[in-house]
Amino acid sequence: MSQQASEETYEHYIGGEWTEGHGDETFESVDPSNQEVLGEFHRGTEQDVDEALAAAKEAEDEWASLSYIDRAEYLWDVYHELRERTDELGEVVTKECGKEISEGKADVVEAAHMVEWAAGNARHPHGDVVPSEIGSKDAYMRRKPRGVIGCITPWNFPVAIPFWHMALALVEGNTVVWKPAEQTPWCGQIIAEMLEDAGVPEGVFNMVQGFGDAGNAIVEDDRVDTVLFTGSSEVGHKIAGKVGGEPGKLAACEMGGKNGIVVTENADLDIAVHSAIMSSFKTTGQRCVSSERLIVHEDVYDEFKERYVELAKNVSVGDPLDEDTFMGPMVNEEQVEKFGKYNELAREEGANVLVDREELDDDEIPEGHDDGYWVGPFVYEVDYDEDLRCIQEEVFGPHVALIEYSGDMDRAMEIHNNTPYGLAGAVISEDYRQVNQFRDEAELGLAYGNLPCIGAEVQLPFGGVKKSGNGYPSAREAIEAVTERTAWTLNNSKDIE
Ligand code: TXE
Repeated sequence: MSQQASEETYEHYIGGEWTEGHGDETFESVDPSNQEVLGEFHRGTEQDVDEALAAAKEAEDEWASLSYIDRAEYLWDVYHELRERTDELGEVVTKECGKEISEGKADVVEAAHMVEWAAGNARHPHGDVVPSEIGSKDAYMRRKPRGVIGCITPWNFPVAIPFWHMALALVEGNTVVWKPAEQTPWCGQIIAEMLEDAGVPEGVFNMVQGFGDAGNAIVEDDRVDTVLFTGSSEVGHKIAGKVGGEPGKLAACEMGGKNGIVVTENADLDIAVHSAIMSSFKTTGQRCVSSERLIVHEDVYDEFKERYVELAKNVSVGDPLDEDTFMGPMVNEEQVEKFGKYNELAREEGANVLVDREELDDDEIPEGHDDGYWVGPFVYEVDYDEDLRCIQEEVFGPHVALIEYSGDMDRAMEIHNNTPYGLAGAVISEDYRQVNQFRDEAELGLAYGNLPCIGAEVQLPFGGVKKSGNGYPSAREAIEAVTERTAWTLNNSKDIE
């Protein structure tokens, strides 16, 4: 696909062929900064998913019979392509989902890191030699591919997350059927082209464009051995529920959070303010690790509030393709409405609003972008009450609550952990005992100390606990979701036990 989408209606990639599929509906990819139509795509149906799964099933044995290193060779080609085309692809990411260009490029770089890690993993040991109770017996743990992996991905990291799901699955010898997010099909098209150009054998990788019905068809099909899902808690829970009833089938779900940063009385406030601003507002608060709760000790509360609010009032909202822009638009009308609804709810629940840039002034909206989904930060302080929905439910936008606490770290941890979610969080403190207490007690999959709660590294596990995930995160530990283990024992003596 060229840099500018064309008049063509883009297709699915099934069994090594591009196909319009069976449906007669199409849908558009729209630039959230101005509602410009970027491209038109065929909408996948259950029948298209059925064909993609048939292709994946047929390709399964031959792909699994290749060596890890041969399979990884295909991925190395993709890695080089991602590296060479980072700027171009980063721009497509930014156009489709509206995040700032630095973040658009970072999305592609993270995808490259994941592919590099997964392909490199092909040369690492893949099992364990285990002691046996009998001296003459060898005992091993071996890994085998699970078979067909269904991947369902969201729009907020439209290049990185698909590769978090697919790169390891492919290197480990599985075949894949992937449904990209309906908001970012252009990124999906380019990724499919890359895998095709790398010569991945037909049927090993399949892509069906479309909506939740196509995703659901992947989830419900018996030929799928593992579903890898990243997206909303609502859909993730549905998927986990459906798959959980089937022994032998796995769902690895990475969902949302209501992430918090604890700023203690011993915090370096330069670090605290910087971390909170980055985590709350980058990608317009639409990252699964974004912080919507800042839990600040009373001794430093006033100074923190003053500095944070001053910056939140002034962060630049603008054309996401402009390198100076700090925050781009939200992804669509639905997200803008959700943001507005939660801002209203916070008011109803007693919030003292400190920054209200929900509706931007005309001069804040970049020229020629009047139709974009523009919002700015909404920041408030609220007396802590565990029943307030505004501090318990994920907004997925630049909606931030300041919560003042008094007392010791136990109190901070109590407030921090009192949400249904457990994805990401940070502590800002110069006192190593407080940092260690957070490390030990935070109910999280991803915890940060004196850092913005924002980044991820592919060699670390990534995923949440509680309502945020089910313990099969992407990255390193995803190997458990895409392989099966066999305990292999061999008798080396002539003795019969
Ligand atoms: O997610 P969905 P959406 C959260 C965030 C956001 C909300 C909605 O709170 O406001 O989710 O975002 C596919 N069976 N996050 O609508 O609906 C869908 O087509 C199978 C947090 O984008 O979960 C898409 O490919 N698949 C998150 C993918 O699931 C289904 C990132 C995600 O869509 C399906 C994104 C079904 N029944 C949103 N219904 C994060 N953790 O970063 C939909 N899909």
